[in-house]
Amino acid sequence: MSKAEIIGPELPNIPWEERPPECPEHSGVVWRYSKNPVIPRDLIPSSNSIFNSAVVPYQGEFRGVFRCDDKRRVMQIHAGRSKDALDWEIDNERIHFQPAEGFEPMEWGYGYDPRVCWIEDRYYVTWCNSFAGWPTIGVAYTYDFETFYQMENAFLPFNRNGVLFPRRINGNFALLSRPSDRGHTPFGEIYYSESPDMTYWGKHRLVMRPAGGWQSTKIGAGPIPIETTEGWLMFYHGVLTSCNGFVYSMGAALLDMHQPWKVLYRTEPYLLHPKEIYEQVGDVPNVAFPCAALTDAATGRIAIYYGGADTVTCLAFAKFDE
Ligand code: BMA
Repeated sequence: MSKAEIIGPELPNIPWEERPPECPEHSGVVWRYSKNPVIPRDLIPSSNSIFNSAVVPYQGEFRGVFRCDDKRRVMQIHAGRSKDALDWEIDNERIHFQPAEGFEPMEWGYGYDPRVCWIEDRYYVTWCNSFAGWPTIGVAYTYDFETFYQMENAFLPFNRNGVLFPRRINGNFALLSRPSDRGHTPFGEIYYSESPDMTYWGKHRLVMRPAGGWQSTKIGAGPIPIETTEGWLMFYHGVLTSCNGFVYSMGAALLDMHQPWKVLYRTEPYLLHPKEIYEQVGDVPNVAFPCAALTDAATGRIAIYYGGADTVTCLAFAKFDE
């Protein structure tokens, strides 16, 4: 049998650090960047906190969409750019969407937890978007991270954690989502949907339900699924309800290549959980919330971006073959 590999571009310039000699994680598969947090909460004057953010490779550099809760504590998303994916310049002003051609302008309420996905000819942005004041999945695209074109929301309220696949599946665009309620949802499963045009979504399938322990209350997809010779590698967050509130950890699953609603494997222990001070202490304690991953197909290196305690942006590393 040939060796399992990431299917994707070679990106030798993604951030990387070798595993420290005493990797402290339970499973040892994921380790943290030694200089975490990679983005402090006050990088830009307007922000209260910068976390749960998405980064992608862009013309030899990197671009991203960042969750920047402002100092009124309204959730906003901002564009940013970096040469090395470590040192970021983030716009002080939120993204102001233009209506995509043929779409009506939409009122802006709030936006959070963005994901960014290159598909075919452009970068799509999905995020939790205010629709009549309630959370659902917003959809937009950009070519340059300067101008963003907004399309229709993918679903009715209430839904969150909309995560696109990086290519069509069965001829359609494909999206993972996590139907929810209007508050701090105490349940949540990952579903799969397809669309021929990024507007009309259907062919819904259940992917995964919560399981035991760290993922017993709810789960939601994290970074864009990573295509591999074995199927789609999906990092996701799982939530435990402790007597002190929710605890957000990260695990991974391998989804079938052609029918991604079929789960081939799933982690039983978590891969990353709130343990460092920047994950345990902040505006919301005990949160490690992954939203993006950069990969290098040549080496199997994976750099995972995650929010720490709803306050800062952090980085962790893994190797695909592990
Ligand atoms: C979820 C989302 C995330 C957040 C998490 C912990 O419902 O709002 O943005 O990181 O709660 O507060």
